Amino acid sequence: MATLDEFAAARSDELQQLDLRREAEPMWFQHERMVGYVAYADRFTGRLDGIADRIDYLRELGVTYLHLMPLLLPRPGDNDGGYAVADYDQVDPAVGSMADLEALARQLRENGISLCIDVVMNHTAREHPWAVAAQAGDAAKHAYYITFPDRTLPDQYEETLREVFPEFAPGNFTLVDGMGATGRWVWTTFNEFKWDLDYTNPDVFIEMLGVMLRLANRGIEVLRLDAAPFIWKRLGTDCENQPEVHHLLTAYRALTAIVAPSLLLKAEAIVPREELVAYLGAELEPGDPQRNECNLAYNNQLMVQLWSSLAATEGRLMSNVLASMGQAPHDSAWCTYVRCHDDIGWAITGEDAASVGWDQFAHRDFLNEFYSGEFAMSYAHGAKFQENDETGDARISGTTASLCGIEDALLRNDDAALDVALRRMELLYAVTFAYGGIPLVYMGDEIGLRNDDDWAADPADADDNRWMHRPHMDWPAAERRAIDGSLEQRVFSIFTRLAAARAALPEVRAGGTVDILRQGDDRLFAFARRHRRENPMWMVSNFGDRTLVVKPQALYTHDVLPAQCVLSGAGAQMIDDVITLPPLGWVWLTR
Ligand code: OTU
Repeated sequence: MATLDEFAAARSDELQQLDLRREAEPMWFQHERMVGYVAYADRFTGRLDGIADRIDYLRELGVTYLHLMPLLLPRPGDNDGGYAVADYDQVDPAVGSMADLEALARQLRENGISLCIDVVMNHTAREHPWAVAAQAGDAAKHAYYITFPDRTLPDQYEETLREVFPEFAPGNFTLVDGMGATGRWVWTTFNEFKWDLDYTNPDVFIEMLGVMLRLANRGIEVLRLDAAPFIWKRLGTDCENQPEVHHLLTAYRALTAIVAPSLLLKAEAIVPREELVAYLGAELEPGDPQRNECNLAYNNQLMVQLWSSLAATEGRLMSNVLASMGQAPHDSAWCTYVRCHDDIGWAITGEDAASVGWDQFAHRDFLNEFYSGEFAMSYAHGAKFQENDETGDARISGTTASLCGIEDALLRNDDAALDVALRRMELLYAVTFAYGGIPLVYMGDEIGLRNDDDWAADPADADDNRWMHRPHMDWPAAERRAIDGSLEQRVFSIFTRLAAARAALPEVRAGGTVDILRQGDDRLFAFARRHRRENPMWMVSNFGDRTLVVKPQALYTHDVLPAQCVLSGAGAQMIDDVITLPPLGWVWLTR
């Protein structure tokens, strides 16, 4: 209560006005005009105050939501791109100050753009004052972390824990000297320099509430809750997605809403599909009462399936997986995306693979070989990430342009191949712009930025090839979007066309339902978006390599049929109720 009082009293008039506006239109973030952009501040414009000069650029793209990657003070040296925070109340001086952040949030808002930043809530850097105090013998701060005197319990936990970064951070515990005579084993899920916080300790819960509210009072509108699934541990489980995680997030939602009703919480939960919708408030057990949890969550399954379908040149697995996934609750929204700063992890279960007669591991290996370019005839220029010799697992790094074949076509100077690569990219983004939710454009995708060849130049990054798909913004290249026929113009126009069409199509707004349409050719991926008592919109796409002719009634017999094609790609069209879809072709249809 004291924390709430403190922050409620400190909330500015301006932000209270925002709260009132949002309360009058609580589903504002579901609007069809929403388009997100995701960037590292330093790699986008160098410093925070440089972003103001790029607001026009963002508006040209149709952006209404900007996620700036971690920018609070990180530990020195390797800090995983800012995910090891040393101080939640300071901005990394390399990009600016708290005052700059506040000014930027206001400027963006004045331009119709909501600012989102990360709250790294599962762990702090071991250089954070709490961890430093714990190491110096402060018992209260020691109790912020999860530590053990010996390996007994860690060994028991390890039996069911997975390793997120097996290559550069094997195991989940780190022996730290100086916390008792023989040192202590500290819970470190991700890296040895990231100490997991102990959310069984109410002091930790309240500290993190303060972190959230302080950022909300600076004008941040959306908080991305990093690694949220990991905040509650239970022996004998993988220590992800425990019921208490949902109870804690539900409490955070309720408490932040008292002080800052306009604040949105976004779950970064890269978890199996049956676990995901609970982060948006879907019931944990059948019959549970209505619960408000996060407003937004990443639709990781859609992302994985887009890449899987592209390589497999068919849409069956994607259709089965997405049809089996629960709907996002009516008052929430997905963040849909093609690429992000992380690797692509092939979260495809044995059951899902078997639904199309495939072996889970064979398919995963195929995707890894395909996107790392090892597979014969692959157009992709990615790389394997965190290859695990024990489990055979690996994930994929690479930018959209490099994974889609744009890099390959440019290197080979092959115009026809470039056309096809651009169609691949357009198809993937066309799905994320139509699926419902906030489509996120990952910085550089809009001008087709390829992998950063110098990604390993900074020794702190050299063991982590995710840096290859975190290039610096190439502003001279971005200028070329004005030159007709340039690569940048061709790519950029994909995004402006999708954003403009979306903004004029209330059917694509979040809320409502997605029905996956599975009757039809294996190579199709099709769905209908529906809001109660309204006509739906349909997307029909062809992931195959042959032209397909489709009759809408073959896809959807129990509904009004589409009458109009509002947007299409790769020469697809609908004439007299017949849809013609060349390879990688797609249509958005309405009544
Ligand atoms: C997140 O990702 C960030 O996106 C990563 O960049 C960080 O390295 C990581 O947290 C640690 O801070 O495992 O492979 O379910 O999957 O938190 C990426 C959520 C990750 C986790 C996710 C994590």
